[in-house]
Amino acid sequence: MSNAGSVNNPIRVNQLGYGTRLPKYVAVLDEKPVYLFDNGGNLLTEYPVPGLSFDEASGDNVYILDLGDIKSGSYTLKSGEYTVDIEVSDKPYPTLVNSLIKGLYYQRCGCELEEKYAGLFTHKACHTAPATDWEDRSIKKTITGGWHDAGDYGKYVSPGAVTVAHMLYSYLLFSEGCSDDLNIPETGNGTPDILNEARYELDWILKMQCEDGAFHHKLTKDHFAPFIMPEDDTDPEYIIPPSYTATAGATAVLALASRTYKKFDPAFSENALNAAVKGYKWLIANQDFVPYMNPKGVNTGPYNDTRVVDELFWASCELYLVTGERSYIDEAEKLYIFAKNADKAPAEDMVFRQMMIKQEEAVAYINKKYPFFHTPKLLGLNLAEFGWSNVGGLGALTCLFFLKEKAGHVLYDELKEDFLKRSEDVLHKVNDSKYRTALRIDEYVWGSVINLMNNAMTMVVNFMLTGREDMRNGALSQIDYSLGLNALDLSFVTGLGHRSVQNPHHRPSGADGVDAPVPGFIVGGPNKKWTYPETKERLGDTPAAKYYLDETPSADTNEVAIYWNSPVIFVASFFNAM
Ligand code: 9MR
Ligand code: ZN
Repeated sequence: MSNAGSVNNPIRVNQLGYGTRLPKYVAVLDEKPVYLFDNGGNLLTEYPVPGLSFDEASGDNVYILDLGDIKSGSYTLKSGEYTVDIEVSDKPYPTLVNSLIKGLYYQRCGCELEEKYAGLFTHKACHTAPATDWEDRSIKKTITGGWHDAGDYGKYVSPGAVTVAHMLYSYLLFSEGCSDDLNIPETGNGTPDILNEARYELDWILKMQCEDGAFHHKLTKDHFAPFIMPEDDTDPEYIIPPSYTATAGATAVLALASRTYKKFDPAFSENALNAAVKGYKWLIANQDFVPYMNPKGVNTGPYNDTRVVDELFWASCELYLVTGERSYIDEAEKLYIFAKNADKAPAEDMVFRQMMIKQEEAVAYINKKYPFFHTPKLLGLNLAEFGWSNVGGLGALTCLFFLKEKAGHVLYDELKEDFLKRSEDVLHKVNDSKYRTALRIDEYVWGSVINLMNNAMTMVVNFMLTGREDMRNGALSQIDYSLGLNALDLSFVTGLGHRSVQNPHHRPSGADGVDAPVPGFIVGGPNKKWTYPETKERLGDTPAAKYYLDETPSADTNEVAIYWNSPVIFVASFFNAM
């Protein structure tokens, strides 16, 4: 498939299946009626299509049909000559959750992937040599483990922390949504597999802490490897200097881990807490925020998050929850109030004011030098963000579902109101899109799936607070999108669905000699904003929702990443647990 944008199938479905007790949306691109047949070929229902509406993001004319009440089983839909099979079941998404977690297993670094767990997708132990300190080349340390971040073999602390957080919150909030039979090496050890897999990354994050409490930003080479298997990628790896955002993100997730693993592994829980407290102390002692930038000569992923208020907020909330120490929640409240008012009045607190000024400088510099990078809104704390650079939403989860009244009036009542307001904007996006896709036309960026899944998480949280079905259904539509109900008629998850991504930008998938891609990865998806010139040349003025190439070189539209899998794990676990 060279250009998935040229499909014209008139029915787009969730290729994995629908839940009996949930709406069953399909997108129809033809005004002919749609017919539903059971698997014996008997006609069950005729659905009229009252008219199509123009969808700006894709340029398609679409009607969203809800198939209504259907009991578990296999069915066929027909429009004109076109037919497509669908499944309906009580618990539709275990396969999705399980394969996305297993996808993370396939990213494990520093160990062999054995055939009994990995099937066709084995490889030998990789990246086991000692790494060299970037600044002091005489220092060498063996820091193995962790997940390869994405299509490349780098290992980065902030993205890892966020991925693990999505998994731990999934477990804490929707434990029935996650299976415990993933066939990974730890399966059956008494700890749920979602926690077993997350632990692989947590152990590595712990190794990334320096003596003084800060965390190294990343462990990568100075360049991206060619498309070779990980065990053949033997150029030296470097321990890159620490950063604020890595330290604050690691601190937060380790505090979260200490409470999550307490009953499974008390010793680990204690280690995690000690490391978190040490990380936090470093942050408090070093308030002069310096945004991370790649040292000269390092050309791997920058993850140069220019704002640390959100990570600090999240870490403060989690540490208060775990320790009960007042100073943490005072700090969280101060940050929240500060961020809320930051764009209105100059902060009284000069330290934070300084943080903001530094951010402005950094953003201006980065904007000029690297037009592809994130330059998130400077001020404020967006509680509806759960991505690698904006983690305000993770702190909101801690306040809303774990601290509750203990968070106090500001961090519970005000924060809740703030959150609910933001989720209205998100729902508008769904309703404005004729495919029910939670993206504005200008949000098809590198990794557009993170914007979309952030929004789905926000709507899930709204539903948990209010019980509003329109919010729940808004989140559901984003799962449908991932699995084929979209302008490309494509399941963005490798290995799932009858028309799924075949050529992700993922080194093992490209180099392992197996035709099929490694299963269990969602790709970044359509990106018309931070696009490679080569992609632009191919796609020209194609509409944003179709700005996508199922081709290996297209990192800008078709890469995988651990933190794109994990929000889907969260949302799909929620639907499994309902
Ligand atoms: O996910 C990142 C996306 O938000 C950025 O726009 C993009 C360009 O900086 O980088 C993405 O992250 C990549 C990282 O830098 C290196 N590993 C692969 C990641 C996924 O594409
Ligand atoms: Zn490796």
